[in-house]
Amino acid sequence: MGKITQLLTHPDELKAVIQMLGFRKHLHQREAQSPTLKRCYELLNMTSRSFAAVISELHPELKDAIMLFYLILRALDTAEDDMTIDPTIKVPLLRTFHDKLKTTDFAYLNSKDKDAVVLAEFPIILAEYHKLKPEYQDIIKDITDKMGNGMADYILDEKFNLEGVHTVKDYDLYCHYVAGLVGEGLTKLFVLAGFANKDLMNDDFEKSESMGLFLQKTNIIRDYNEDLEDGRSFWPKEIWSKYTSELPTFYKDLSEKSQLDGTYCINELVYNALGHVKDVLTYLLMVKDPSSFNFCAIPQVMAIATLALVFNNRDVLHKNIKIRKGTTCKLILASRTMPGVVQVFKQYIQIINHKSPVEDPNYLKIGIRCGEIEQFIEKMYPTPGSIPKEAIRLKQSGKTDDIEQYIIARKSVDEQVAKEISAEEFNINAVLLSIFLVISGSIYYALN
Ligand code: IN0
Repeated sequence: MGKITQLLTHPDELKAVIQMLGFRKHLHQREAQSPTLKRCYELLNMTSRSFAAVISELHPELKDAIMLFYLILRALDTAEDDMTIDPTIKVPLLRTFHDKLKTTDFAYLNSKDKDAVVLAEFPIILAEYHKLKPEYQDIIKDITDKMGNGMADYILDEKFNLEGVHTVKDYDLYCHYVAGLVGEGLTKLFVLAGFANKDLMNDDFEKSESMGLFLQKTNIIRDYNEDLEDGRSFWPKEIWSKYTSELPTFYKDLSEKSQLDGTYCINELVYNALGHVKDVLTYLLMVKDPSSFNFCAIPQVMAIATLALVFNNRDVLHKNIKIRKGTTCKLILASRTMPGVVQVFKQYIQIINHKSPVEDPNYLKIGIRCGEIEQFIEKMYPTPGSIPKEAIRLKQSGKTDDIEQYIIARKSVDEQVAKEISAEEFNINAVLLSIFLVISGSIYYALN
């Protein structure tokens, strides 16, 4: 189906696209930029268009720090990903990458990767990195150190290279290095800037870890086909071995049995990823600054929408599937407040639950996990008119647990943003009404 037809058949998404194009209020305006800073934002745009837009709206206090954090991690990832770099060069490069941050001139010119430009122009990144507050520099350097060493360990791990990820514990550890650590770094930046509740640092970064793992696991499930074509896979054997003796079977063997097994395997992986949802929602609840909240929430709502799309979907075994552009716009707009985010999660959890086939060996546990998440959401934001007994009991006893305390703290932020959103809604509705009147007027005129 063409993109226009897709939009016309989903009017809510059409409205979201128009709203994104011109009616959305920007949280922070652009500031004057030095030539090197300007180039950094160009590099960001070249590596990730959509995410660059989200970063550019961050609060000025953290915007450049997070942009540089992203570019430095992208450079590290590019070095790791480039199969043309010999391991004897690559391993020491990854292990000492954080030391390069102390220099002003490090560049790597021999990469053939699609993002090679970030390694080639690394001195530009360094120039801006050194202008950051020393505390921000330290956080970025520390995470680069831990991630670079974690990546190097995997390159030297023969078993990992030949057979991929073994146990679910190994799967979590791999995701920790490439994504969980990002969560730890971002949390430290948010807390230091006073943008997030400092309790996020008192749980051994468990919720921060879940933020990264939820994103990375979603990518890994979705990218089965692409990764297999590149000769690798990150699906853990402990899970896929229940459905096949060799992972590429799902791709090669088109028999009904093999395709069904492949889908059940996807479903178990989705079940595993859903284990992070409660942490993700609690984390988001604790991010106070609206622009940082937006930055954190957008990738998470995209992830839950992607999980609902890949769930019980055998197409994943053969091609790359993606959520529609219109859906993306709708999700971005919904990500501005906590009630909006929670609503999106609730909707997709229900979709997953309804899609779950009774024949699937995971049917029961998926139902239980979806139910738990729904209950958690209901406790966070009770559906109007259905105050849960538990909440009444807590209120009467004067006892409120942690979550409730965070919900109360968030309320004023969300109310402020909600006011701005309704003004915006009014404008977009007025424009849509005018367009409708002009079109129907023209038709009337033409017919008479
Ligand atoms: C990210 C994460 C990210 C953002 C916000 C909060 C986070 C908290 C914990 C961990 C990660 C967090 O978000 C990006 C999102 C992204 O890049 N999306 C893609 C989407 C697409 O279409 O491909 C994009 O290109 O726009 C993300 O995926 N990662 C990331 C990397 C660095 C930083 Cl600073 C933040 C990568 C990863 C591996 C999931 C951590």
